[in-house]
Amino acid sequence: MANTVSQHQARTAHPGLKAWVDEIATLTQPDQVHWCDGSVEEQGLLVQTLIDAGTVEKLSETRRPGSLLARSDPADVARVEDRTFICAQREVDAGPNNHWRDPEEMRATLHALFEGSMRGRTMYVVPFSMGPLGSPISYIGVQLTDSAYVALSMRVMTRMGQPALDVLGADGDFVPCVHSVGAPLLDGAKDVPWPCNGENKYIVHYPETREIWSFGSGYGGNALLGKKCFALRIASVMARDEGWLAEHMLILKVTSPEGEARYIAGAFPSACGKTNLAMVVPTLPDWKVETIGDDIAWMKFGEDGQLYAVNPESGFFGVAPGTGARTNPNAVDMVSRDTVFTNCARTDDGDVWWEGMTGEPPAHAIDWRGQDWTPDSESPAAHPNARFTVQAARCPSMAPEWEDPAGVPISAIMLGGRRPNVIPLVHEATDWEHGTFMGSIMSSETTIAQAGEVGKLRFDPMAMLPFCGYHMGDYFAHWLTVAQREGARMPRIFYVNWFRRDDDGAFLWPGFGENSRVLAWIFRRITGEGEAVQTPIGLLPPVGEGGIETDGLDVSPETMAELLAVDTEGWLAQLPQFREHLERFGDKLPPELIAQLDALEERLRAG
Ligand code: O2Y
Ligand code: MN
Repeated sequence: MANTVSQHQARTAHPGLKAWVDEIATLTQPDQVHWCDGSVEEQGLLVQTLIDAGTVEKLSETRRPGSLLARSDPADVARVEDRTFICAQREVDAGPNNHWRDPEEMRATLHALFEGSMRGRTMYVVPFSMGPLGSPISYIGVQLTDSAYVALSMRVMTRMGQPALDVLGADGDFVPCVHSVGAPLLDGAKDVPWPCNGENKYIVHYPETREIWSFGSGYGGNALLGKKCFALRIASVMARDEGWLAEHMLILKVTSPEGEARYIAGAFPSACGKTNLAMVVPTLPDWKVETIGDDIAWMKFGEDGQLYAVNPESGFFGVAPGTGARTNPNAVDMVSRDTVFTNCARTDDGDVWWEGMTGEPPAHAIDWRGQDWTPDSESPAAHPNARFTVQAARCPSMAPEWEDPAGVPISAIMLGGRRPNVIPLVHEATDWEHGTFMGSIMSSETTIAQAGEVGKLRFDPMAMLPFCGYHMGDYFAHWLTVAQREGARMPRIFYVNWFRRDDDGAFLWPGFGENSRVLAWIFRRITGEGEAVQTPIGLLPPVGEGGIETDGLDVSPETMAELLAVDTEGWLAQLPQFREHLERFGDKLPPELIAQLDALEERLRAG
């Protein structure tokens, strides 16, 4: 560690940061410590390190310029919720939505695992800003990692390197994030292409001290600690304590044919097409939709009482399978170069391929496990959670102001899930409290015919169940409290459902670009021009005149009526499940939400 101190002097004057880096280096015993500056030269060095290690291969410069393909260990392919822990001092503060362990016990467990865990490896010191550099909505983190793949990915997903250290200065606050793949190279042992520790994964958060420790995985949300761990689990705690919102939401800019723009955030559970919606190409003539973010929104109050949002990330870590010219043309363009692909298939001409990318599969490919693959193979060519990692600046639909340090004013929040029945295409909350209730009962329906499972609701309130760093009952209370702030002008709340099906299982709504019709109705509601009818469940677009624009839409008037009907029997049948779900949160559940449920039942019964 002889050169650690001189590197400190070059990079930072922050005594707390230097001391912490030394402490973790002493614990984990890396061969070298590398302070990341975020430069292009450093990017080249990281890429070469990964090529030499066999972690990535270069794709064809003609087919996919500047791009790489990584194949992970088959035991390390996704977030691991059952190994994700919120170690609050008191179990009750983690809530039934989290796995809790006593922080002192967890510290002892992790100390033993991290001791010597970086031997034979380089420890990268990765300073990063979540949110535009220097914005009052942003925060600084520093991740220590023994994975060059993670360091390279953090350069894409965050503002990483010297500029983040400069913002931190000599005495700024930062969220410490410690990460090891948990595979020390003892006595010169040969490395493997994707080191990890499949048996011993721990994704640990200490909410009171705002720390993150991650062991054993090099994949995505487990390892790129700025994303789910910091920007959602730790940030949700910071937001609760400081009076703002850290949410699992995309952010869109919608511009009407008259040239007026509004910003809309949207909470959707994983695998509901969030990235596609964030980059949607509207079919509705003369409307424009642009992207601010696809996954996370940090929203703080401006002086005018509105919530101003930033996308804390600077890149996209999107699911590749299903991404194609029909579902997301902007993403197809975006990943045409300078992209890191993970667990996609490689074609014989040195490109990548995944299911849903093209109509025609290649006649031959190397699948995500490195095996020969043909269309007759029994398993998919790309892993279902195969990913692209790419800078947001590459996305053709980014709004020019996506990095504005002031953030963008949020006029509406959309909530949604996968509901084949009951929930209409769109309905609007009557006020913030009603909208909070709608968010609290957000759910998707199980459709696979397992005995007794069909029609059962899986709840994912505000799409935050896996990402809220504290008790969900307190989280609901926080939503209600922020609206009490003097002068608060809260966004309007809408519940959308693109996933209604008919009796034969066919989708009733075409989705994708046609979702712009729903966005346009939401826009008109926000600006006060749109019509709505009051119903027991909230405000719905009228069917026909004044409602959803249907010119040029291939959906019959009968189907539109079905999509926008209130299924009173269906809602009534689901109320017991809503009640059971909310009661899970016990004493911490705000009484306002049960009052909302009771009032909904009363309105439904009154017809
Ligand atoms: O499996 C992973 O590690 C990634 S999960 C993910 C990635 C990007 C955006 N959202 C998610 C999610 O699970 O919500
Ligand atoms: Mn997500």
